[in-house]
Amino acid sequence: MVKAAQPTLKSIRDKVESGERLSLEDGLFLYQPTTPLQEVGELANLVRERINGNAGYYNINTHLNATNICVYRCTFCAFRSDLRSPKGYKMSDEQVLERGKEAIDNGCTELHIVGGLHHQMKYEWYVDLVRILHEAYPDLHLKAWTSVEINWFKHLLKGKKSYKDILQDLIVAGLGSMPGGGAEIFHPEVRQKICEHKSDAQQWIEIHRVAHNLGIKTNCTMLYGHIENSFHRIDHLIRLRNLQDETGGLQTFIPLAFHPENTGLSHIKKPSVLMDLRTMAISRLMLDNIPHIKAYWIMLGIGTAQAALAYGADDIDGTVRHELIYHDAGATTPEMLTVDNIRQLIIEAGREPIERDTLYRKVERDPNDYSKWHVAEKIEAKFVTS
Ligand code: V47
Repeated sequence: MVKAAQPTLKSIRDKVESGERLSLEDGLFLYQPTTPLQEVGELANLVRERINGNAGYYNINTHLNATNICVYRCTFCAFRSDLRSPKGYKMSDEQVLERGKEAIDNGCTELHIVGGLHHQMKYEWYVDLVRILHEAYPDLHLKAWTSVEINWFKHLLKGKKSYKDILQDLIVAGLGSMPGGGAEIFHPEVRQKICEHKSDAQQWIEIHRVAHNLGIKTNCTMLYGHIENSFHRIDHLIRLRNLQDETGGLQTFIPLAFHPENTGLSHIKKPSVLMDLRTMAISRLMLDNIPHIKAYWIMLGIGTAQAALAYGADDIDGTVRHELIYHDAGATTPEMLTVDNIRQLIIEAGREPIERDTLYRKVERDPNDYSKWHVAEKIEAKFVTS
């Protein structure tokens, strides 16, 4: 067998320019500290501009974490609580509906709903939460429950419902799409150490596959900067790329930088800005079939998120309200941005701010009444493949 030649920046540039897929070895080469970051960034920017032009997407959204009580003890999580801890909470239906009202009053198009796996709450509570919100606020897109929760629901139901049945119940209740959390690092060498009890890579991928087959779009993430190495990261990206080849249902990839404060891994240093930018750029280069790469400003910090718009990212997430997962883990970013703030930071980064809804359709607003909006055309990503 002829051994493949070692990648070089030139061989990778040739592949990127001709739209040829990068290999595992290419990804590992790009992660070497001796591979100049500016050049990795320049290649990612080329792909980003080819797919998404000069757009800098954002949305107007609110988070809802209806409980932090969780049966799992993921070592990286600062948000979870035990049932009897003073920190533990579970919102009532009235509080949930109040959050929906706050979202509508502030012109939000999306409610991002995730939370702990509260062992005393039945499956119906999780489905009804979607239902009551959808009935009260039908125009609010509910991006709800990660595949970790879907897998937990199957456990709660003792296997009496399949993933498909559960997702169908949620669609009837008003589910609009699914967030990308819970992916962490797929490789078992890492996954078993940081979140051994929760759904494994095969289950996470299968649930997204089932969602896509039912017409539900989903996001995907990777938690980096803890105990994983570059092989685990590239392996993770390739698993997502393979799923996307099969279903085409992944909309956005969000690389999530580990925040160590108040976690079981607090001895680990937070990844550097250079690592954040390199991971952003490599994600754009490896995930040649996923339309959007998100620089989640809450997690990266505003300056790094702005820079990331030149390192592969085309989206910055939303104005956000009530974010807890990162703020519990020491994030020093503000709790929210105004629309003017978010547009200004995109403009400062040299990009054109475009408001999108969760499904990447342009949003147009009534200039005299900001809370009135409608969706315009679907935003199409332009892929080049050889
Ligand atoms: O799955 C938890 C991560 C995720 C920490 O889909 C941590 O649009 C760093 O998935 N340090 C939840 N990361 C957040 C998430 C997300 C965020 C924004 C947008 C979307 C989307 C999804 O947060 C978890 C985990 O990977 N996480 N704790 C921590 N200490």
